[in-house]
Amino acid sequence: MTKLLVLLIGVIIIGFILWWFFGKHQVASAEAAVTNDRQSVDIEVKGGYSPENVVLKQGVPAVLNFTRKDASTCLDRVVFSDFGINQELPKNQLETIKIDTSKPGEYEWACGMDMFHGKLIIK
Ligand SMILES: [Cu+2]
Repeated sequence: MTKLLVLLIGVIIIGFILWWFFGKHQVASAEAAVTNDRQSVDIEVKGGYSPENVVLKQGVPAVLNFTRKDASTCLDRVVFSDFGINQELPKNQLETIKIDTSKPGEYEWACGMDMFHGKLIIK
């Protein structure tokens, strides 16, 4: 009986480990709403980016509104290397970043140290 219990617990732990490494983890995603031929997405910076995936419509002028609520200096800059953007994010201050949506594709953004990441999808 004890053996069976140990076996059962072992199977549960293995299952958990498999789920942890191979399971699909939900990533917060947001699609910009287009109003008056403009689109914008608010992004909160706190232990990472929320949402982490942003979908923009191609050809519509876009802005991303970043607000850093995290005290960590790690997140005090946001870098869009594909667009040549390296923007400072003062704490608790809204920083608006214009994004060129003329070319569709997937573009990564990151903190100044390339530790936290987000993804921009233009389609
Ligand atoms: Cu960093």
